Amino acid sequence: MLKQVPFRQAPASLKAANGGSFKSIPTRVAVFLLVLTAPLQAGTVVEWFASDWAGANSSWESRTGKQTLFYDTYKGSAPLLSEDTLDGAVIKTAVFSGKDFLTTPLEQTDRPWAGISEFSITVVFRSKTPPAGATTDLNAFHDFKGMVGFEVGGLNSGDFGIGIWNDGTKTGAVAAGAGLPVDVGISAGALNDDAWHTVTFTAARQEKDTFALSVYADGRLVRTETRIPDTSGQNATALANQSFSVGTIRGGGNAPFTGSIAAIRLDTTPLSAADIATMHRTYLGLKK
Ligand SMILES: [Ca+2]
Repeated sequence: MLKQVPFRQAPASLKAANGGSFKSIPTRVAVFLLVLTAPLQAGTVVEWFASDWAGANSSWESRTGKQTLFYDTYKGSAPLLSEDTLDGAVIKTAVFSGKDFLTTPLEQTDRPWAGISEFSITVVFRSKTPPAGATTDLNAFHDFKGMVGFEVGGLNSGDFGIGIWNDGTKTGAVAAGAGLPVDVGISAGALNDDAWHTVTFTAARQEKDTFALSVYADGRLVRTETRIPDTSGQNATALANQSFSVGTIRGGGNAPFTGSIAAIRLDTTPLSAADIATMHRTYLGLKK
């Protein structure tokens, strides 16, 4: 618990530094201030790198400590630890065969994403597998072939997912979505082309219960969707206290992911476009 206190306190200061004021401050000064007041790592609660993982029979621990992925015996099997190259750098990857996934502990009580209204989640992945089945509704993110996420039944449930979406094309697309406040999905485009990519999905709270959900592909903003609550007042305004999976959207309706995942990072703040571009440039540090 102690270790998480500074992380939970970080978003306000990071947001202050990233809150769109860069335009009025020279870039070099802004970057200097950012380094002084809010290191990029502040608010990072999950950093899973395949290079830290010993493989199928081992738990995969986050560099932030405590957050662990384990082989989920419920319906799946474990991915395979392998090596690949990313722009000439040899990297470790978790290879998912279409039936593999890992899950955070079901008994965990202090999930750092539980109750957060704002986040950035970034996945470094490679896939060339198109989605199976019929075209699905983009907003039904729980039907993606999931790279990461969880689905809670019903609407307005504070869940999220990133995966392969069947957009009706031959290749399909990579997309992200969340039940914040109501289910919405955003396509990142046809990134499942057998090359390494990063996708970052951010949720930024704007006014009461209003969210700006954005998807970045390879460090560039693709689209922002703003969502406002309906009049019922029943909309979720924060992520649920649920386990999530890597390799599938836990509780979702579609097949697990086929492809490789080298790193996943979750921040409890919506990172700025500049931070996201920087993360992509080095693929979260995988590319030296
Ligand atoms: Ca849901």
